[in-house]
Amino acid sequence: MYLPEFKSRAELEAEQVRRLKWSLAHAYEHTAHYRAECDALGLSPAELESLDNLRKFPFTLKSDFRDNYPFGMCAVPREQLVRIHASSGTTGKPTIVGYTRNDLELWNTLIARCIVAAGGRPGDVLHNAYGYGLFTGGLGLHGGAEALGCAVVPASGGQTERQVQLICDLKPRIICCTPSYMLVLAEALERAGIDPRETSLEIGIHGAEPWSDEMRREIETRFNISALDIYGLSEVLGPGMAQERTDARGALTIWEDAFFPEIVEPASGEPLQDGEAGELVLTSLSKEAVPVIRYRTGDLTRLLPPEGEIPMRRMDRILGRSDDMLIVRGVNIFPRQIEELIVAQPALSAHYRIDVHRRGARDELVITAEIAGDCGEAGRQAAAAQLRERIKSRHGLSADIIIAETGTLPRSEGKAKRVYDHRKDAKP
Ligand code: DLL
Repeated sequence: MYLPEFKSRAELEAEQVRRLKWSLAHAYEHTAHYRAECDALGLSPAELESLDNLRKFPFTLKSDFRDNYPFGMCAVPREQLVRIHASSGTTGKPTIVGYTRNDLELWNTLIARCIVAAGGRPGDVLHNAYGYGLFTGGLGLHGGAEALGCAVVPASGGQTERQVQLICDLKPRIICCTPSYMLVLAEALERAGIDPRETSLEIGIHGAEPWSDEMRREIETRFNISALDIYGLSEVLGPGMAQERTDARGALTIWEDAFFPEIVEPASGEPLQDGEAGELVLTSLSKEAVPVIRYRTGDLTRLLPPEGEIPMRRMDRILGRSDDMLIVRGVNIFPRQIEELIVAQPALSAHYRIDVHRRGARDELVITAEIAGDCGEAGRQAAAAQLRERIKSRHGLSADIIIAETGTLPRSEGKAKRVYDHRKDAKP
């Protein structure tokens, strides 16, 4: 009942063209930003006759949200907004996004769909440990789970001991949180003498940060659950734009009746074919308050064909953001690629941090990983040597490895910060 009603690709695409026309016209007519961008290129929304034509339209960037802070990207009068969220933003002004009542309804429908696609159903108790507040994770998941008919426990992030108690007492079947916080919960359960595999949890809906297949395996074995990936970003909607389904694991189904996806070459912005890896670009098809046309997400993935009964394309799990890619001595590497080597080593815990320094003219990569248990100095040295060797052979990079004591690296309550690139601080 919550899954999309489209039966064929042709039917879906016809609807996409119809909605895209509406969305472009709405953005053009009601925001000075889109009107100016289109007018500068002599483009009118009426020119969109096919999905391919969308390529003629200009991209929208995160900086456009900043430049039009706070409400300049809104296509409805401020009085029609019923919710406002913001992305944290490391510097300067946050990115503000608004929602009309219809937008919240759309969001709820998509989240409900995600939960159903992940194996959830009305009546389930759902423990929501995404942060509540300006971040879209908490309230976004909350609304959709309630609309589906789940009993939502709005745990938010933090107060981990209390969350452990809630999980034990309220017996949720579903948990929603970042993958890194799931590991924090595993440790807290173990500290309380509870085997995470013995809880009532059956389904994990995890996202908001990149996580490797090895991290998924770690979560699934530690909790004996099915851990599935959920994707989204505030500027375009929030969580729930794409979801990994139990019947189509390994990639996320993009809810193509609400967003039109494209992949472009990150440097040139040139369109790439389905199957080719590049940056995900998204256009909203029916959002009212903040329509987004060709938004450059910065997220790297590729589009894959539909799978099973839903005729919507899927995307690979996100490799990382183009601006998270580290270039160390000329080698490109994503934190997720280092993560998968760490998590694959049983002697190490899944917590880590990556530091990059510049010493003279040379980049230095320092990886700090935690030992998983008590294995003595020899065990630590062996673990360090193994990780060093694997990074060298897999990525051709020499790294300094520091093995920290169990529990000494900071634990995150939301999105984990893994990378500290000190080269930006170094004097030129
Ligand atoms: O993180 C929305 C969200 C909340 C998604 C809860 C999933 C679950 P922002 O704070 O705007 O919104 O951050 C969006 O997070 O561009 C990606 O770089 C990253 N991201 C989100 N989901 C995933 C995922 C929320 N499943 C940014 N895998 C996005 C990898 C993800 N990265």
